[in-house]
Amino acid sequence: MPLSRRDVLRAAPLAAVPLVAPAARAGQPPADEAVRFPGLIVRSHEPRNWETPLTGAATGGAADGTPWAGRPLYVRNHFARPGIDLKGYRLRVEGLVENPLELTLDDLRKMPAVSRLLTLECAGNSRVFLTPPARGLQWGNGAVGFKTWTGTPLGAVLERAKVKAGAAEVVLVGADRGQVTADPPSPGPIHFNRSLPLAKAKKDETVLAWGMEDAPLAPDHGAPVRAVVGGWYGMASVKWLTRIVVTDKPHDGYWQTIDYAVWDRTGVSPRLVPVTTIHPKAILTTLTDGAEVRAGKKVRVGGVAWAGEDAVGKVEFSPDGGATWGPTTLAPNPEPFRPVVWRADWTAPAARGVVRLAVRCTDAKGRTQPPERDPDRRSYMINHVVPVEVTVV
Ligand SMILES: Nc1nc2c(c(=O)[nH]1)N[C@H]1C(S)=C(S)[C@@H](COP(=O)(O)O)O[C@H]1N2
Ligand SMILES: [Mo]
Repeated sequence: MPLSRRDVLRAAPLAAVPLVAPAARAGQPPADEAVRFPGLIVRSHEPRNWETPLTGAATGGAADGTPWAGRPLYVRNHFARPGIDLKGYRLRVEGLVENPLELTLDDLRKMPAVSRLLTLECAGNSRVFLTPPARGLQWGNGAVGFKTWTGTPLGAVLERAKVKAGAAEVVLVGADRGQVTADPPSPGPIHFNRSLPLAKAKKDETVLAWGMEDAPLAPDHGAPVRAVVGGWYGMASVKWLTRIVVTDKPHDGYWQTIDYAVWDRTGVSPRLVPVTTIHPKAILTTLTDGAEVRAGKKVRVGGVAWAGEDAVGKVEFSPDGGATWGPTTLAPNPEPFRPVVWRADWTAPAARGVVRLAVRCTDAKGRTQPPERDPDRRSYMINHVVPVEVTVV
């Protein structure tokens, strides 16, 4: 997709912003980060896993309609955040390339930059709604965010490195490293890494980001440089990127064969395949489970919806747990990779009791959120409809 006018305009003012915080420049750990991420919900303390709280987040938006403007983005770290000394930082591009590269942050920043608003959703977002409970961090609906990322297109870097004929995939390797103790454990300490098909790596929406929301990338979001893979679940957006390896075979590392893999039944027998694109999802954020609403009251309900590589097609609202569905209004106009805010008017029933409010998103290709959970997805890609229960008083 070509860059929209808004994307290109946004890139301009950033050039003047110093993209390396003074403390980071001196190789120091950043100043108090609790201050940088106010209000996030701690899901695990170390490694750091912090969720964005959604209460009251429904409609707060930037002038252009971007939801949750100013809300800190969730943090999902598998290992301790690596300390990266900027002076020594190099991004190596190697493997099936004619010109192996070793790029500094400055080298990257001298290349033409883009700024893009992209949905980033963890593949385990909404896991707390799985029954029976599934392994992994128990995220609510807040392991998702909508930020404007500034950086260098991965495709431009690959062009400079001159990818050789026969290349199939691009493996992105992070600086962080550790032993995975889950079952099955990793074979000793391993780096976090993930691959993309060459075609996705070259797409406009795949960015090597060094800025977020007109500021330098925060250390917990992958500074100095991270990948942001628009339309794919978050595990593809490798942080603290230090190596890019072009290969001629599909990469079959831990993070896409054991972790972040789901059952596929299209072949002779079920096999695990890597999690890739974000599936459509709408969430209700103006009312939460247990909220009380006065009988007969008119209520404006709303929330956010997104649909990965595709635009949101429509969002429907159900006042009866999914038995009947009605339309909602969307703003701004849906575009691929971007979220929309949906709204609907609902009148609480005259009778007291519990009602189940549901919402579902259909993407521009007609794919809808399923009513039931598909167990083949293991503990990932959670987008079945989960009603919110409110009490009419
Ligand atoms: N190097 C590295 N990259 C990583 C991870 C990680 O643990 N290490 N976590 C991934 C996952 S699972 C997600 S959902 C996103 C989260 O990005 P954020 O922490 O900036 O929100 O980063 C991805 N990139
Ligand atoms: Mo994730």
